Formats: sequence, structure tokens, C-alpha cells
Amino acid sequence: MSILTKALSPALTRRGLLAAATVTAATAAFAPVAQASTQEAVDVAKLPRVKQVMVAPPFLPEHEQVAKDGPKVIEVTLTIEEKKMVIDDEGTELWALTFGGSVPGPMIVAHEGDYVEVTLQNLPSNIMEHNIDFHSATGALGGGALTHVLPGEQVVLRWKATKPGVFVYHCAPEGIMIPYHVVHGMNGAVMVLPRDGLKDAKGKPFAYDRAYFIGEQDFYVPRDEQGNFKKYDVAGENMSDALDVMRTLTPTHVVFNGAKGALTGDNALKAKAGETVLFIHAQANRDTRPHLIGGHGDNVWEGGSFNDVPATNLETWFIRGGSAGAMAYTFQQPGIYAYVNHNLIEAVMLGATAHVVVEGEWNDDLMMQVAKPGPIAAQG
Ligand SMILES: [Cu+2]
Repeated sequence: MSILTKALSPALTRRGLLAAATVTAATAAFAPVAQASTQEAVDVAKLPRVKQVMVAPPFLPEHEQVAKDGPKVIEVTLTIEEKKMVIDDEGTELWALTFGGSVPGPMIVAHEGDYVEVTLQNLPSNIMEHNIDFHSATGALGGGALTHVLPGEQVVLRWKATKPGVFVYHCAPEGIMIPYHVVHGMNGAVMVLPRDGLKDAKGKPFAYDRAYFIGEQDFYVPRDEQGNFKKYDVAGENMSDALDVMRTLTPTHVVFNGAKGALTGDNALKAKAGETVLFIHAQANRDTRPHLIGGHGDNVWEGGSFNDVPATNLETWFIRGGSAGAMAYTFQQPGIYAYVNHNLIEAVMLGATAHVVVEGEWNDDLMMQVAKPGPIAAQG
């Protein structure tokens, strides 16, 4: 605690105390576990339980697109880790606040009608108090008030997946800590599939061959007097500097999956011509406009709801800050495609670019270089 007291702002330490009070108050006032309806508790107790192993984005946990059986309880463990990360190719450091050690946190996949039972663990080595707000859940604060955990604690929250779609989850402790935690990486996504799988715009069953989770993240890294990005020794030490940068609403980095270059080069996404790929794009804080350079948004669940008919043939689509959306494209031509935030300043200068390397046989009918670059031909 002495490190904590020295390193962090008084507001932060006070939060720890407030948090304890909040948990107690919430437990006393709502007694959420004890007061769950008996009928519901019995029903849920009879359901089969499965553990879903979390995997780091851009990958998704193993899942079925069409549910084979009835509703189940999906057990998930999210371990909160405050972790120093390098967020660009210039060695810029950030003490990220993470679910599962990655930015974004891992994707959780369920089917409509399933119950998601989350064990949220706050590692003893962490400094801060955290919680989780599931946009996919129904109930006050998305579970936020029921999930405050101090370092060394865990809590178990269960919510029913009533709405099919893709949704953000994020930490939301209280006040200024909400944006601070979110823009230090503390967010992820949930996909709730309809039990009978996705449908296209005509209502026909729709399946994907691969799915990738792209979490876009805006970072606000403080600079020193020389203009260089500052480094800190512990999580939270940048608090007052970072709040100043956040107030400008101008991010220093806008990246996919935690760092500039996290999804390019050796880490590029992969696909084959003929495959249908689902791209789930989440942004917990800020609007964005994904675009696949060389492809199209064949089917786009732009607002994220799988109850809604997907938009089709979009050139660029829009993800509202605080939401996730899904786009499916069937690749027709091999090559490297860039998947970008089509604010190209953010894509190229701030980092929001991914690459998709597509294998297959080139189709001259779709595109060919008719003449190589050479001198401008004399005008006849
Ligand atoms: Cu947090």
C-alpha cells in the first residue's frame, strides 16, 4: 500500500475505499444473489455448464455458429492485469489496464438464451480497483455495481444473453476512472449469436469461414518538455498527465489490438480467396469508420445487432464509440488487403491499420495491370 499511496493520486486511493463501500452498499441494498427468483435459480442450476477458454484477439474462442443444443451456462474467467506494453514501433510505453493481459480483452462468444457466468479476478499484483460493464447484459450498469474488485479479489457475475449481436464490455469503476481505464485498454467484446446462426439480408442462413476480432483503441500518452513520450514506473503513475492529454480529445495513438503494427507483417490476418471472413470491430470510446481496402462490406451489422437485417455492399461503415459492429466479406482475389480506420491520418500516422493476407489464384477478369509503369506515351 505504501507504493500505491506514494505513486498514485489521492483520488485513486480514495477510490479503493469508496469501492469497498460501494460493494457493501450494493450487496446490502440489492442482495443480488440471494434475491434472484427461486424459479430462475432452479432452472439455471439444471442447465449444462461449459467452460469457454479465453484466447487473445484477433482470435475468437472455439464456438459453434449454430447451437446444437439448448441453453447452457458458459463459464468464463477474466483476469485483470495491469501490464506495461509497447504500443508502437518507436518503443512508446503504456501501463495498460487489461482484461486477460491483452488490449482489447478476449472475445466471449455465446448464443441467445445462454447464461454467461464471469469470474472476474483482480490480480494481487495490481494496484487499482476494477469492475466490468457488459453492454450485452440487461440490468443496472451492465453489472458494473456488482463487480467491483480490489487487488487480490474475485467476483462472479452471471448475465443472460437476451440480445443477439456484438457488444463492447469495459471497466467502469467510477467518475474519472471510467474514461481513464477505458483509454488504457480496459475493454473487450462479446458476440451473442442467434441459436440458429446468422442470417443474411434476405433472411437466408449465413455462415463464416473465419472470424477475427479487431479492437480499436485510442491512447493518450503524455509527452515531456522535449515532446518525447513519457515513461512511468507503475500503473496509474501517469494519472494527472494522462488526464490532461485526454481532455484534449486528441489521441496520440489510434491502434488495432493494442499496438501499431499488431495486425500487420507477421501478425497479419490470413484468409483464402473464396472464404467468407467475419470482422468484429469494437471501439469502446470513440467513433470510427472501418474500410477494407480492395474489398467491400458485403454484409454489415453496423449497429451490432443480429436481430436487425444487415446492410449490404457498404464501401465504408461506421462504428459508434461505445459499440461493436460486424462485417462479413467473401474474398475473391488474393493479395494484401488493408483493413483500416478510413480517417487515413488515424490509419497511417496514428496506427489504425491491419493487413489481411489472402492466398488464392489471381483473377485477371477482376483486375490486371494492363501495362507496367513506363514513360508517358507520345500523343498521336
Ligand atoms: Cu479498470
